[in-house]
Amino acid sequence: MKNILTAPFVREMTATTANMYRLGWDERNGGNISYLLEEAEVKRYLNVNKVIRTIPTGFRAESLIGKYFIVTGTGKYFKNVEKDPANNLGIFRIANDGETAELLWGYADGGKFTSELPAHLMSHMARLKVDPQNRVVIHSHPTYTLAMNYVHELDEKKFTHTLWEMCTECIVVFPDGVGILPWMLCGTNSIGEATAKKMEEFRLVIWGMHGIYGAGKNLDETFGLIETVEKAAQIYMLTCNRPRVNTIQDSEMRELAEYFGVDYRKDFLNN
Ligand code: 2HA
Ligand code: ZN
Repeated sequence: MKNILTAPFVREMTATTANMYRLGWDERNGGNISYLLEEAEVKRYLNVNKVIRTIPTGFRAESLIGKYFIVTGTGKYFKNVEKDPANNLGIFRIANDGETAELLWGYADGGKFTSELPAHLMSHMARLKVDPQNRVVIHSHPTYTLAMNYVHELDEKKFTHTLWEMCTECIVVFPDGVGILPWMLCGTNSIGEATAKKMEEFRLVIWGMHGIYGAGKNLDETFGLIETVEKAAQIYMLTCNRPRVNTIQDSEMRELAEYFGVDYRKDFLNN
């Protein structure tokens, strides 16, 4: 069996967390990532019959029974994942009861998965129904996206429209727009259920005055979604208190979406 630390999915997790930390989006223990793995790829590195310990998840994830995930640990810092993956990450399988995580590797200091596991697993369930290729959910606190939450109306149509206006490629990268939840208590099953409901419709969900969730087929794509929102939010924050002289018109956004053949939220355009 090969060394787990050389597994592409472990290396991708360490590279992504290090990158996000460096961008300043994941201060202290902020942010978490979950990544659905294929059994065959896990088996190349781990004996899947050797469960180290079991950890209750606190909710039932029927459609994820038998599925494998690599997930960042609760209370752990993105800053530290690269130099100590075994303490900061864990790989587990959802047991037959649907409510227990069977730990196969990681959380070596006795820790466990992120406190946001309900939002992650419920989002996986919601996205897999819409897109069977979905494998990644990322939560983060990107600086300008968060800043924008304080000065822009938290309305899905208006917020998405503003982001689409900020960079030409936005409507092409996230044509489905951005879902928004009001401020809610984090770490709970309730915010998990609300996030998953939005994930039926959006790959990006803002948690009002907290951060963002993104979902996608792989880490690069999911990171790229959040990165594009963050770039647009940065342009917005750099320009919002100056007179707007130019903007991308709705007709131009429509032209972009049609040229690139993306199925966009037509109801999020004004005219
Ligand atoms: O896990 O970001 O939302 C740290 C957080 C909580
Ligand atoms: Zn958070």
